[in-house]
Amino acid sequence: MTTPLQKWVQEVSDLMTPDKVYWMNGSDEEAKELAKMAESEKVNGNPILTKLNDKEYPNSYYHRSNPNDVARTEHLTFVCLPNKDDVGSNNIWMDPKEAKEKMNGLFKGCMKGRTMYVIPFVMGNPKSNYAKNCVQFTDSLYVALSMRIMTRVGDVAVERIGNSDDFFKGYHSIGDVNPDRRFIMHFPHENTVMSFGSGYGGNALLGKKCYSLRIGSYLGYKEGWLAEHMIVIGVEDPQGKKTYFLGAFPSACGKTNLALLDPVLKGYKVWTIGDDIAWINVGPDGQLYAINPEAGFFGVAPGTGEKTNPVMIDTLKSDKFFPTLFTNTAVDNDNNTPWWEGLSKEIPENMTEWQGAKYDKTSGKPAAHPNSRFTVSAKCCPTMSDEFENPQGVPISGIIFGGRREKTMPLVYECSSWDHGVFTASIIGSETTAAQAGASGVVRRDPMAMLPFCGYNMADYFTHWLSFKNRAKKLPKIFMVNWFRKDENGKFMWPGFRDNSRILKWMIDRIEGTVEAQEKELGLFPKIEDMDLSNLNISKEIMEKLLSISKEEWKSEIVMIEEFYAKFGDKMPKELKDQLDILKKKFA
Ligand code: OXD
Ligand code: MN
Repeated sequence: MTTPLQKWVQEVSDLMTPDKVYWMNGSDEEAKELAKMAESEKVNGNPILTKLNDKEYPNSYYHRSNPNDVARTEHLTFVCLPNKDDVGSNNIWMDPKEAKEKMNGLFKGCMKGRTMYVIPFVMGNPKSNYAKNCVQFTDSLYVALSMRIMTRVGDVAVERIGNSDDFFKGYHSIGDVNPDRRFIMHFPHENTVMSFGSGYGGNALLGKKCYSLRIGSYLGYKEGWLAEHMIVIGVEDPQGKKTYFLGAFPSACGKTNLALLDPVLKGYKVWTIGDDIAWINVGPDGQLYAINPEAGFFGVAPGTGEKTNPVMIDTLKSDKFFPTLFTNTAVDNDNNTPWWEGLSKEIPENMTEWQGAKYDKTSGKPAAHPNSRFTVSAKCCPTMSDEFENPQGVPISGIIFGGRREKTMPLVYECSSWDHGVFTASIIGSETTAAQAGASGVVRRDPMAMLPFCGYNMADYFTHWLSFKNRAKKLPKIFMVNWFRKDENGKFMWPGFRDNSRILKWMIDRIEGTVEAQEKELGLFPKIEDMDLSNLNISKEIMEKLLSISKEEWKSEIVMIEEFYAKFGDKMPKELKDQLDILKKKFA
């Protein structure tokens, strides 16, 4: 008997006409075999993978992508629900019929001369009721190996799918890596994504942004849960008690560093559950529980170093999983090790830059691409929590939202209610940095850090968030943070990194009810004497500045928020408009 899965794979291979169809089983032996093939197979004269120094970076390989294919391409990413209004102004819409015709045209015969890798995988622990069954195929060995790191690949997915047609269908071909023929099409109502022309993680590892966030957020809307662009961490206090947090930050705000934090405060420890994505359900006791559906980290290399993220450096040097991949970093030829800006103070003498040329230190250009990446299994991470595999997930006591703001946003405050928290998350803004295209320092609104990842109308998404006050019996506290406030001379006032544990401690004290807060216009603020600032050279005056609110700045902020809200039209929920009115009155 043919299962719906087998039937689908047959249909797809009839369309794409690969020379060979290979079903991945997720074993170590298979990964080693595929890596060997990737070392000998050449694309544009370069091997797909090159082995790195096994002593310093065990099981590690280097991959150089096409220079035109180094990041997510939001302008080529579509959400194709039948009704345009359902995708909102936060997405680009295409009629599903038109989108499928376009994609089928590109897919026709695209795997001639290539192998089609069929990748069955589960997002989440297969033992969890919250886990989801998925299958992606691809003609890229790099993508196939990356999927093994980022998801739970193997026969378990095929067994779970059985004779059902209810699984995520991911179509991927790297095609000819031509930006004019590059599309990432989402069909949330059909649990399907079609991606062509890119091998970049966010465009091609379809379990990640495409499924776990865009399709996942739509499924969550329909099924009563949330798929979020969030870290999941457990903070252990000196008595051994663990408090679980979620954290959402737009890019370039130190999200991964917080997920793998080595706290400066004595006796505290951060346990990692997730660095990018959380699926949040109301548990049987009425609390919110989160799982990380992924199995690895796809992180930005530049800026990752001993000071900023020592735990990630240990993770990258671990031998606990095969393989670890480095993409578009530079290579230090004397040691055959990957290198990027921020890894070490000294720039190695003999380097190849990310595009393959000899690196010229005097060029003023970075040696690694600013969005160069590592792909590494969670199994390699020494701070991975035992709860990572817990099928129920972890009970969430606090949600942290943040952005990068030189001014306006205080270091930390607590929201006074669920509605106020959802409002605060909906107005997150972050300044663009040099690592992003376009002008630096421009404030971009990025509600819940989900603007590029919400697979349906964001106004409906806000309504869905608000509905949790009725779905859950006990809700987490919501906090807002900004590690990036600067003084009049343009100097960061807060040390950040490991010292952010001081803020986590204050949040735990608030959750435990052991400290009081001061009510201000924006929410509930810490009293400076309640914050653990021991062994930190920071004056009371600076702390006051970090926690201050400028009426003038907030008046212009409110104008920007109104403009932003207007983009979502009539669907914008009343609760959020009411919150904006309350804020407006406070600064009138
Ligand atoms: C990511 C992103 O790659 O948020 O995680 O863009
Ligand atoms: Mn992300």
